[in-house]
Amino acid sequence: MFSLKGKIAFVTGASYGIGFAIACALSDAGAKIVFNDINQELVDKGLSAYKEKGIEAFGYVCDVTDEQKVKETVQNIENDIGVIDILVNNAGIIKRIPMCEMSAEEWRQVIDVDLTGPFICSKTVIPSMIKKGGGKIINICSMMSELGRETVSAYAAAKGGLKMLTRNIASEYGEFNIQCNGIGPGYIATPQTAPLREKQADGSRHPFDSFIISKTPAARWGIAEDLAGPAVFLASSASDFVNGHVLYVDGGILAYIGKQPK
Ligand code: NAP
Ligand code: GCO
Repeated sequence: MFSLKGKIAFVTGASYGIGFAIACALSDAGAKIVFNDINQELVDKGLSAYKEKGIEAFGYVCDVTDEQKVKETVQNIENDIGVIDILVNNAGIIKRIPMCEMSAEEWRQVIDVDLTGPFICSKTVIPSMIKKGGGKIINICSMMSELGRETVSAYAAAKGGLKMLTRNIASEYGEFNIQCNGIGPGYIATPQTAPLREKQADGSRHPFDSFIISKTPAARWGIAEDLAGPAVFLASSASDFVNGHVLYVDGGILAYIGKQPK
């Protein structure tokens, strides 16, 4: 029930990071991998990385916020490879700026990539999924789909909205055998969180690094590969009756008040 043999998976923003790890896991389960990134250099970097893993991936240059470009890319994928069975809305950005110092333009950029992008990609692939008899959509949410923190107002608003978009797609298209669920990663060691883990001048841990470890029962940052199994589950027939759910893969952060300071 966990096999993805014969399935085509489209993972957005998957040249590296979480998207890359999820794509590799879907490939290991039998899926054919298609991915996009915002420029040819990144797509080429991704193609090389997949090749090193023995995966013959297909890469397309596409900005997920560009509706026309997404339409063209999905059409090209269907012509070149076939109808998309699994869409992973992974592409995302974050801007860490105190809300009162954030411009509306900076706010819109985050909302556009992290929320409007998944909307555009989902609405573009759903019609062919319906014609094919069903499909899987996995939205990469966040701890910030549930919690706020200083300086990430746009990101939290986008990821909170993405949780509700997940539920709405499940509600509106469940009858067509489309399952739309979310994965809510905890704090994962990728380029996106590198600034939060930078060593201090004296070689000590970044305060935020120590903070996250104290808030995580697993007492460690996640790695992108921690998301592999949950992604295969939600992409496979093992989750055919799971819909509108956000599966948190956070080492227990959401369950834990945090370790008492010594
Ligand atoms: P990342 O290392 O920054 O990778 C994000 C990828 O998305 C990059 O390849 C990026 O390309 C691409 N991208 C950005 N804007 C795009 C656009 N408009 N169209 C297409 N691709 C675009 O991030 P990550 O840590 O792997 O995170 C991946 C997803 O997981 C994001 O949605 C993030 O919000 C979410 N997430 C991350 C964590 C974490 O702790 N790392 C935790 C929870 C959720 P560029 O290199 O050009 O930016
Ligand atoms: C931050 C981090 C987080 C993680 C992730 C947590 O600045 O707080 O970047 O937002 O990226 O979303 O689940």
